[in-house]
Amino acid sequence: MSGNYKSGFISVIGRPNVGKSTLINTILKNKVSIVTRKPQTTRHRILGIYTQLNFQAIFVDTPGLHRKADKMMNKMMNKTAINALMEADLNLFLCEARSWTEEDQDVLDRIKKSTVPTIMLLNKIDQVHPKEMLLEKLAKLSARHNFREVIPVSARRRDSLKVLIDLLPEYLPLSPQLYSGKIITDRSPAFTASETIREKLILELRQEIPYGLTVEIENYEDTKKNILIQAIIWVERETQKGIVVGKNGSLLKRVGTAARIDLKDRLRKSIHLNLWVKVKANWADSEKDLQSLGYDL
Ligand SMILES: Nc1nc2c(ncn2[C@@H]2O[C@H](COP(=O)(O)OP(=O)(O)OP(=O)(O)O)[C@@H](O)[C@H]2O)c(=O)[nH]1
Ligand SMILES: [Mg+2]
Repeated sequence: MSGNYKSGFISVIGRPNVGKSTLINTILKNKVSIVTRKPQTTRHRILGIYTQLNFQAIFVDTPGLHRKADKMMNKMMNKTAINALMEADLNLFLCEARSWTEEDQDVLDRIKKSTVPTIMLLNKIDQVHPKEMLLEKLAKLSARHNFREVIPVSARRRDSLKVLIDLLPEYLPLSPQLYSGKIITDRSPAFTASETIREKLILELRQEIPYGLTVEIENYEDTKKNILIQAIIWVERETQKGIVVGKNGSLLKRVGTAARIDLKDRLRKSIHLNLWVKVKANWADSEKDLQSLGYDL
């Protein structure tokens, strides 16, 4: 590694559902963070490590900053995002091309309070028709703040991500690699397993239920042949337990199958998965429970 090597942290910030996790997964060509069509999918700070010959960009995936943060978990999610945006070498601020909301404005207000340089990404441009409409949107965005760049992208389709990646080294400090070039995330395979199970649950369940559940890995055993995983799905109320299990266990079975297929792909081993649903009243509003369930307070 030469003395000109650069390595640093790039926080990916925005309100829920704008495509932060998708952006990191697309750049890394690997799934390091779960993605669903529902807001508040990401709950933790998750690193996606992108190592090149001359630089290492450590992307920090963050929970979407949101207004209705009554429970301790939501406060913790917002705190995680704010800390990440204050501590980064560069912030990537994502918003959706179709609309600018009050929550986007909240994020911008936070960014204005920090001294970290910010690149604005207008995401999901594949949803804008006709394309001429983009010009007006870009002009409006550029007027909102002294962004270093404003780039229209599609994280899902990879549009303009090369333009973005080429700009990154300029913002990174001279430093040897902060993480081994061999890893793409700081998170353990057991964490990946719990998140994958949660992703499948979010995709299967309606309304408020995904927000009231969390997944705890009780046992994770990597043998030569396969990986044995025992996981508990914690819900807040007895009534939710029946919904998560489903008629004759059908929903839980679908979640288990989908999670197994996904994990087999990501961990490259056959997976044995045991899922249990249990009730822990108000876990999302209890500091003690959140801590024991792996949330960083
Ligand atoms: N059409 C379109 N959809 C996108 C694009 N990028 C992301 N999405 C979709 O937007 C939804 C939310 O994506 P996520 O990556 O989970 O968004 P997020 O910002 O990480 O959301 P939270 O973790 O909830 O804060 C998913 O359905 C994605 O497939 C894009 O460029 N175009
Ligand atoms: Mg996310």
